[in-house]
Amino acid sequence: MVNKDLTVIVHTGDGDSYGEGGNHFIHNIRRNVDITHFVHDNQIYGLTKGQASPTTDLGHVTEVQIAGNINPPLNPVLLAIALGAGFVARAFSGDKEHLTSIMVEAIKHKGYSLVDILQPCVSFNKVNTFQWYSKRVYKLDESYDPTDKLKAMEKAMEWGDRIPIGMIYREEKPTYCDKIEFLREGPPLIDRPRRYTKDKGVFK
Ligand SMILES: Cc1ncc(C[n+]2csc(CCOP(=O)(O)OP(=O)(O)O)c2C)c(N)n1
Ligand SMILES: [Mg+2]
Repeated sequence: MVNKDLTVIVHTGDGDSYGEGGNHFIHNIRRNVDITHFVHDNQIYGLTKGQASPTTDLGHVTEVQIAGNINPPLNPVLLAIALGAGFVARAFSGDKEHLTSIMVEAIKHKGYSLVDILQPCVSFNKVNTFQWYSKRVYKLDESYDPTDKLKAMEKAMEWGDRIPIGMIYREEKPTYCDKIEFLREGPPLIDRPRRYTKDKGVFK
């Protein structure tokens, strides 16, 4: 968070990021902490054996949601754009080359970047299978402008028979470290004690 010299890559699940870690998701975006966040979104709590996660579709039957999931899913891409994220993309594990190029771009981006990666959970999600995703995903082409926020929000809301993958929203903005003069120079090492100047209200 405070070391601009590090390249930080976070790998998490949909449950971890949008459920248990939802608070961190919101505020890392708001602060624009310079991390790359890859969410392996299989629309299920996999490790704990298949309960509905925040991205599980409505009506999805699990061993806990026996009559079908009654809660509508959270839309992480739309939420990230609304929160002010400067890099929001969606990818599919079945298209390795496309996923790789998005991952590279996300790592290069200065500031928080989200890549929501659709990927099957072969053990505990028998609904959103490889075939289910393959049939629906389509790549955004050059005619799509990822810098138009309202258009990006519209694109982010596409979910169902067709699901867009690619760079959905992009905007350059100061990172958390950029906003603090002391951190712009480097990490807060032991031999670089922090000074606080009250008059300016900033760390120096
Ligand atoms: C704060 C907290 N609550 C609950 C757990 C238990 N837990 C471990 S993994 C997991 C589910 C993770 O699901 P997801 O993030 O979607 O990853 P997946 O297993 O599907 O890849 C849960 C609830 C935990 N580790 N930490
Ligand atoms: Mg999961």
